[in-house]
Order: sequence, then structure tokens, then C-alpha cells
Amino acid sequence: MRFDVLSIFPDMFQAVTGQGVTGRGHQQGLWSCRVWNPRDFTEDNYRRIDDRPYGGGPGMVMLPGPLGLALDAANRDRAPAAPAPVLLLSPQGRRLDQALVSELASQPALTLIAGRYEALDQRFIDRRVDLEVSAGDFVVSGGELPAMLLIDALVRRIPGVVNDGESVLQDSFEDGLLDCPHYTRPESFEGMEVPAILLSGNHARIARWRRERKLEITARRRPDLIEAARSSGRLDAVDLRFLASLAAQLDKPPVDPL
Ligand code: 9D3
Repeated sequence: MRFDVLSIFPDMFQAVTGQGVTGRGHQQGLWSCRVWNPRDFTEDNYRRIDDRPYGGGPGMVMLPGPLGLALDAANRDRAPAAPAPVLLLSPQGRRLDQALVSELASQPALTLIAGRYEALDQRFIDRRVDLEVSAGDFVVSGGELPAMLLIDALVRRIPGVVNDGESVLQDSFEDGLLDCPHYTRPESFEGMEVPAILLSGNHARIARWRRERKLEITARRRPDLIEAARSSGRLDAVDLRFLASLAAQLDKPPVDPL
């Protein structure tokens, strides 16, 4: 998979190209990332990439000219490969979730635009952007971190990037439920013991225990995900019976609720 990124902070992307599983995959050539800096496509002596908003108001607006030239350069560099969808990371965008990640994962190439300042000139968005994507309902200082969230979420699904392909399939949200708790050595830590069933060697009972813990933590923290799993038929009769027994307890919360 290939990413072309427009950003005035190219060095930030070393966080995904140079570290961890995404870094290893990049080194192995399983994906690539080229960053195009709009400042390199300015034509004035001051290398301006922003200006004051028409109509007044706070903040600065990114100039459409350097963004357009940077995007043209990325498209020339990728040609004759098929044109790539252009995504703008934006607080006004479609909220990123695993369903959107899955939709985008089929693309061989994506162009990501990470803005700074208050906004981009709307004419650039109207003419050149296919989809606006938000990382969530909170404010960060620019589109780079949201762009890297998206890159990481896509790259870890490329076969060979995460060693154990199974752990990608078992990820939270691939089955729409939160993960169960995990334990490793020592058996006793600060007076707390590993749940005995995990030491029992009874793999059928361990699998059932993990399934129940997933259902329990999801029901407590994200009842919306239980409802989605229920209505899309991802819960079997045993799951539903367990959730019914949980419901009684959840209606009478424990002494120390989460
Ligand atoms: C006053 C209106 N603000 C919009 C909510 C201004 C503003 C704040 C922060 C404009 C741009 C930014 C920079 N953020 C992003 O570019 C961004 C973002 C975000 O702030 N939150 C979640 N997802 C994203 S994707 C890009």
C-alpha cells in the first residue's frame, strides 16, 4: 500500500515509518509513505502557505495554491498508476472507525492531506478532496496525528506487518466486542492471583471464560456495542443466556461500579 501525504511537518511521519510493527513493515517494503510539503511548492520569497481569512475572524487559512501544486506533484509521481482517493483529515469529517478502515483497506494507494491552522481554503476542498475523515470528537493541533492513526490502522492489516495474523483477526472491533483481561507471569503479583481457570489447562472452559469476560466488559463499558452485535446476529444462544444473567447484576450495580 502506498501513501502520499501533504504536510508542512514531514518529520512527524517518522513515527510510523521508523518505529514498531509499522516501521518494520516499511523497512520490508510492505508499504510506502512519501510526504509532500506544500511549503516546497510556494512561489513567493516568504514561502507563505497561509493567509488571513476573507471576511475577518480569528486564525489563518491554508492557501489553495501550494496545496494544489503539492497534490499535482504527488499525482505525477504515482502516474501511470490509477489515481488515488484524496482524504482530508478534518474535524468536520466522517468519524474514523474500523468499518471505515476496512473500506479503505482495499485501496492500493491513498493521498492524505494533513492541515494546520484554522482551515483550508474551501475551493481546494471542493475541487480536490474526495472524503473528509475525523479522528473523533476532540481537538488536536493539526491533521498529522489523525493521518498517522489512519496509516497505522491500515498498515497493521497488511499481511506480514503484524507477525501473528490471528491477533489482527482477534482485535477489538473485528468481532465488535472489547477484549478480555490478560495475565502473564508471575502467578502472584502484589497479592493478586491469576484467575485459576487460566492455569487449569481446560481449553474449552478457558475459551468460555474469555468469551464471558469479553461480553461482561463490553456490556458494562459499551452497551452500544452489545446492541450492535445482538442486532447483527453475532451473539449465539449461549452468549444471550449469559448476558441475561449479567443484566440482573448490572441493574443492581456492585459496591464499586466501573
Ligand atoms: C474553531 C473550530 N475548530 C474546528 C473544530 C478549529 C480547528 C481546530 C483544530 C481547526 C483545525 C484543527 C486541527 N485539527 C485537525 O486538523 C484535525 C482533527 C481534530 O482536531 N480532531 C479530530 N480529528 C481531526 S482530523 C484533523
